[in-house]
Amino acid sequence: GMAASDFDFDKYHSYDSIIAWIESVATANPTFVSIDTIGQSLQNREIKYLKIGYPSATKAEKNALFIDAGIHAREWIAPAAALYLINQLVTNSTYTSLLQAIDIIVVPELNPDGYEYSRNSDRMWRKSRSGPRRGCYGADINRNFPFKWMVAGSSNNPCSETYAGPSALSEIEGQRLKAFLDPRNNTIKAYLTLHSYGEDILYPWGYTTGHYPPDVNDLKALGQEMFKAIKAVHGTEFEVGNSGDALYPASGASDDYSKSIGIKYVYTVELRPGEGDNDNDQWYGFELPEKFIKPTVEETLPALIAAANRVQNG
Ligand code: ING
Ligand code: ZN
Repeated sequence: GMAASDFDFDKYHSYDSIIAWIESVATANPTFVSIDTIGQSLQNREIKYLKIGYPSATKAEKNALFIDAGIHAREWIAPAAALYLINQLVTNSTYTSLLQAIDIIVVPELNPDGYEYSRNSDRMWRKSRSGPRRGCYGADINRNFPFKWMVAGSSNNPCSETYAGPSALSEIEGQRLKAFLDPRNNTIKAYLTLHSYGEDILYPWGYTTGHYPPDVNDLKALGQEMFKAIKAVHGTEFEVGNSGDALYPASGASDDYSKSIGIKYVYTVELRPGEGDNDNDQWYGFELPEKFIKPTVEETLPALIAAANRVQNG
């Protein structure tokens, strides 16, 4: 197999090379990293995750931060940020005490079929690859979760980018995520789902505007900590807000679902680019050039660590 150090974080990688690298990380760090799968995608790709954290002396399940990336295929910077986090956690000894206290579970590519389709066939592909239904493929995994399904920001047209699927949880990849989260809803204290773009830190509820969980002040407070952590790196100012208010109402998303099963700190994090970012008047959107990977993942890291610290400190 490959060596764990043999990976270029300034590039976007194929599903196969992402998997090969996370396997090498687990092999190289057996005392505190394990690899497993939440199950297979529709096209039989393993949706793998790393659990990073030292086993607890008492054998009780540790509290955990759960992070996924890649629910949307074309948002390539999201898995890149997850991989950078993994590498920092396993190579930087400043995280040892954190990883003794909590586990950090990372699914770097939740939608591998869509990701490979975006890499090889249609760069702007967003959805899964189920179907065809009425001649069109895929459903939006982030509209397909079984909480307030089809209430807002969702389409019932299989050809739409935001097609919510023929029924709640029709998409296998979302089924896998739900099956992983449901039995762990008491130990997973924070759920972060990485997307692009827009530079936002979004908290529930997303299915409508003006409706917030009862602990919304806690969600705002950690969101502000994440904002400050990001700004301190390269000066980038994310917007912290409720996803329905700050962006647009959209139901059936993984963040609302995670909050609905009792996970406390839940955020959709929209990485670069933001409204003001451009490069010689060139606007990139989802197609963020590789030269921006490094500053993006560098500024994202401390926000993810801020959430981890909150899991540790309660
Ligand atoms: N944005 C998210 C989307 O799924 C979102 C934003 C998440 C809105 C959760 C509401 C609730 O549309 C991207 N870029 O995917
Ligand atoms: Zn997205």
